[in-house]
Formats: sequence, C-alpha cells, structure tokens
Amino acid sequence: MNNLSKLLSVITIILLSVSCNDVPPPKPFGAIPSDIQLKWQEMEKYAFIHFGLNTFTDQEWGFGDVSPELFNPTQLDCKQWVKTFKDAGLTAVIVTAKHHDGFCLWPSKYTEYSVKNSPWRKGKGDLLKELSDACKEAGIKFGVYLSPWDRNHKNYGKKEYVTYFRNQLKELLSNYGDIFEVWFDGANGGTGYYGGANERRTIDAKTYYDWENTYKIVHEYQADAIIFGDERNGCRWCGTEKGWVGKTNWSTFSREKLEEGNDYNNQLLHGHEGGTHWVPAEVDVSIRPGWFYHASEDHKVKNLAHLVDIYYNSVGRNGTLLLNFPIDKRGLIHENDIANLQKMTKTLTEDFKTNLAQNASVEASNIRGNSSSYAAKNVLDDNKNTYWATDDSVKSASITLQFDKIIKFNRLLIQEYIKLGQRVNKFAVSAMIDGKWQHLDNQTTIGYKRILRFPTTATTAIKIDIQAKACPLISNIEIYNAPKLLTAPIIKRDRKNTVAISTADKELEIYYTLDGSTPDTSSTIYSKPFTLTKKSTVKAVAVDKAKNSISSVSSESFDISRENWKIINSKDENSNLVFDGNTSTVWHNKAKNFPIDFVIDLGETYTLTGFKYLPDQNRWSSGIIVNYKFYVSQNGKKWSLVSKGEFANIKNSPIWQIKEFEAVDARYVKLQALSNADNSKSAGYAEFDVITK
Ligand code: FUL
Repeated sequence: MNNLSKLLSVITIILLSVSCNDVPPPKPFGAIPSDIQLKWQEMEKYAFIHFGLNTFTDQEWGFGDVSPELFNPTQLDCKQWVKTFKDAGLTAVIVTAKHHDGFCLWPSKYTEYSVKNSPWRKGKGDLLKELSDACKEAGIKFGVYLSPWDRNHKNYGKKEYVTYFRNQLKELLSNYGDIFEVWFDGANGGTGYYGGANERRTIDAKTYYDWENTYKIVHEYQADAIIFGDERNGCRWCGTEKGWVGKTNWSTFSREKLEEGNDYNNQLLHGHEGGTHWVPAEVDVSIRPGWFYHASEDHKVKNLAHLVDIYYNSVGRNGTLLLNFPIDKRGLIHENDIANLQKMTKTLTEDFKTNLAQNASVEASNIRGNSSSYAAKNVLDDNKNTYWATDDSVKSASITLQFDKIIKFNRLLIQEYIKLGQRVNKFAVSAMIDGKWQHLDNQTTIGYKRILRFPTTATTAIKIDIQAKACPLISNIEIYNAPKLLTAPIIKRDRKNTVAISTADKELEIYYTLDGSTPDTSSTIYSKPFTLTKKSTVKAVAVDKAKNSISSVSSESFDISRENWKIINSKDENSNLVFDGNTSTVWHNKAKNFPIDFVIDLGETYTLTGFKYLPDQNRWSSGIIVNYKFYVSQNGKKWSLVSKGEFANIKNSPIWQIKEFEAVDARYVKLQALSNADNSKSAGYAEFDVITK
C-alpha cells in the first residue's frame, strides 16, 4: 500500500467512525417520564396491605363509629408480610395507614382514633414503624395510603379537617424514612359517624382538599415519592379494580380532559394518545374479592390462572401491578393467600425461564444513520440504556429475529425506550412457518413493557412490524416458550339446569364429582354438558395427561332449580337473564323512582336462609344496588322484612353479595333496591339466587 492509499484508508476510518458517533440521539417525543417515574415503572409489581378496624368488624367501609379497642391482632408480624412479598419478587408495599373509617395504624398525635387506644402492644404500638423497619431490613420500598375521606372526624367537610389531614400527612412523611408512593384514595364524602353527627356530608373532591397545596407537602417532605393522582410525579388509577388495564395503554395523559362521565373509566384504562403529561397506569387489585380480610373469603383467594392473567394484563400491558393482601385478625397474611401467591411466582418464573431470543440473529429494515449505536442487536443486549432506533423520517419499520433451527414459542416481550417518550401506536407479529410469513397478532401500544401470549408456534424467524408517532426506539425483545397452564375448570349451570364445564386449554381432560368429594382421574370424565336439577356441589379438575399433572379443584354450589321461578312484577323478556347462570348477561329493572322492587315466585315453599345478588358485571355497568331491603312472603301479599342494609364498596368491587338471615319458610321473595351507585333510575341484576336450608 502506498502512502497515499494508507492516508486515504485512515481518513475513511476516521470519517466512518466520526459519522457513526456523530449520529445524534433522537429528540424526546411528547410528554416524557421523570427519573422518579422511570424508577417506579421498573419496580413493576408491589404489594398493597388493607388492615385496620374493618378487619375486626368484618367490613369493607367502616362507618367510623366503632371503638379502637376492637383492634387487637394477637400475632401481628410485619416480617412475615415482608418475607412473603420479597420471596414473590414484589418490590415494595403500600399500607392503609388510614382508611375511610378514620382509624390510624400509627399513634397520630392529632387524633384519639388510633392504635394508641387499642389493646395491641398495650397501646404502645406503631404499625407503620414496624412495617417500615421490616421493609428497610429486607430491602424493599415502603409507601402509604391515606384516605382523604374520614368518616370518624367531626370536622370532615369543614376547612379544619383539611388542616388535620395535612398534619397527618406530614407525620407520615417525616417519621418512617423514604416513602416511594403516597396513595390518596378517590372515594370521597357520604354518610359517616363524624364525631357523633351520624349524617351525610358531601364535598367537592376537586376543590375541598386544595390538592395543589396538599401535593406540595409531599413534594417538600418526600421529593422522590410518586403520588397516586398527581400529574408531576404521578401515576393514575387504571379505571377498574379487577386487575387489568387496556391493551391500548398510553402513559401520556391530559388531566383536564378527564371529565366524570360515561367514558371516565375508559380514559383511565387507555390513557390519552398525545396527552400533555406522563401519568402511567397502576393496576390495583385484591388477591381476594374484598380489600379487607373476611374469613368468609378464605376460599375465594384468586386462583393461579386468575393471578397469572392479572400479571399479563397489568405489567404485560404497560402498567404496574399493585396486588392487595388483606391482613387477617391474627395480624398475618393468610396461608391461602401465600400459597396462591407462591404458585403465581413459580409460574411466572417458569414462563420467563429461557429467553430464546438470545440465540437469534437480528436485523432491522432501517437503522438510525446506519450507526452501531442504534443497531438492531441492541434489543438483545440486556442493557436498558441501549436501543434500536430508526432515522427520524422513518416511522414504520420492521425488526426480524432469525433462528438457526426451529424454535417453539408462545410469548413475546417487547419494551420501548420510554425515556424519550412513548411512540409506538401499532405493531404486528409474524412467524416464518414452512418458508412463509404467517401473521400471529396485531396490537397497538407497547410502552415500558408489553407481553403477548400466543398459541405455541414452531418457527425459524419472528418479524415485528412497527408503526410509531415518531421514529421508534425499541430497547428490548425477549421470546419464551412457557409451559402449559393447568387452570381449574369453570363450572356453570343455566336456567334449564344444564351444567357445562370448561377449561382455557381445550387439550386438557376434565374430571368431576357431584357428591362433594375431590375429583381425580378415577372420577367421571366430562365429555358433554349434563342435567342437574337438585341442590348440589359440582367439583372438577383439569388434567394434563402428557405431564401427569392435575389442576386445582374448582367447585360450584348450586341451590334449588330456578327453572320454574317467575318474576311477578315484570313482563320484560330480558328479566330471565337474571337466572341464566351466565354472569355476563344482565337485566335492568327500570322505574320512575326508588324503591325498585324485584319480586319472584319460587313456585313452591322453601325454607330460606339467605339470598345472593350479583350486580351488573359489565365494564360500563349501571344500576348497581347499594342499599336494599329483602322481604319474604308465603302468599305474595303479606310480606316480612328479613334483611336490610348496604352492599358496601359494591361499585368498585361488584362481586356476589351474600346476605344470610334466620331460617324462614317462604314461596315469594322481594329484593327491594333503595338506591344505586350511579344516577340511573334502575336496578341491574346479573344473577339472583336464594339460599335454602
Ligand atoms: C377504593 C376504596 O374505597 C376501597 O376500600 C379500597 O381501599 C380501594 C383500594 O380503593 O376506592
């Protein structure tokens, strides 16, 4: 090589490397997260604790009138809670320092309504101290829930209460070390004890607490805390308490757009594309039907399949998961809850055990400035700070993972580099099968993390076609082949008494019993729906013969046949949906005014000991009964009142409401709705049933 060509090659190398390193990074797009929000999002899943006087009174929303002396956990052990969470990979815990009943789990100097007037630790205890210490020791973060609504405080609704509320907030923020999140519940105003007034107090939730200045206290005392509800370092409610957020889920949000109305929840579920602020969604859900502990729910802890779905539908949809554990009367997390949490952890560990993408080579249709800094391989390097990017002008691009032999997969995990904004609004996944691209899925947003589940597919290459609002930035792609999930079967009985049993995975076999015994492979095999007219309990399991494994048992108790029941006070054909055994269908009984009656002739006389009401289960439900009276009669004319009260927290937790009463003979029953949870003049029923002796 002569000197000139040597010089030329040196110049070429210099030019090349200058041009590579010179490619400027993409500019931020739209609203972007703060560093605090980024760190918070990476916490992914953490625990919620509901504990207080409600635990001892078996309530969800205490009125604020019971004595603090009822708070008496005999084995309280915060270390047990924290160990449970840590073992499950939960990164933090948020505790109900004060729920709506006003009872404080710390000895607040501003009220007598706290642990200091309880027998627990002889009135010397401070639960927040014990819990925050246990968190520090285990290395997980600590957060507080402080209910703005206080049904105990005499000044609730007046200016003085807001000072009280802020004083308490300051106590919480100054005495327990670092707080990662402050949770201000949205439930506001209504009936309460209010220092003995026993009345209804309404407030304007937007103005009463002067949120701007209340948030300032949090910013001042705990600058790194996320505020549930704030825009600055905030996160938002995801619009439901059922454990999922929208498949389309923008972390951007314009709070001024959020008006109470029909699509209020919809906006929270999906966020706002192009929203003015970064307000990511947090998915709060309880491991049991209720938020607080009720012994009657010991057998209603969400099962493995449900919990796994919750993970995929929260963390897997660009949300964080706030999973609630009710503390029981002993002061411990109940063993049933721990068992199901452990199963969930095991399944998720198995699902994400071997990242098959690690063995792939990767190519993209466009690379920003052809620079290695933005190369496609950055999606496989396990480094959250590197990413594949396209040129600014390129908003549609594809990335392909190529395998040197056939792989089987059923999960795809993909992450955007959200530090510079959320950009992707559409993406499609295809797999190379027998030499042809086959389309597997079409989705919208990605955000911090998106996980897709598919039927197991054998392929040699996977292609992701992406469309974005600005050049896409993808920081990570992972591919997995998760094992089959053995879910407990679903058992249903319709009005004609036909029982159908199903599992999510159609390749599994189902076995069942009708005598209350636990089914196994020697029980009756289920092949098709069958008739069951009498009061019975059906139990069923699903079996994966290939692996010789068996699911957990599902159990449904059916009472007397509803085939010949007649609704006396309506001719509407849809009213029969109340007895169809399908919890997704609903009948709305519309009237001019409350009370709204629902009267049924059971066809013959039975000894009744209770009734069951399931409200509208639809996402945009209406007519959810809150206050009720329940009457029975022998002749449909002379009625006796056997039960009355409130279905507490039913709007946010629309589960089966079971009310029991002294045994009574009756042929006619009347559920009288006195009020509902919305402004409609209707009572909605997904299902109604009686409990017989
Ligand atoms: C709701 C409250 O009313 C429930 O009791 C529970 O605390 C839940 C997390 O938030 O709005």
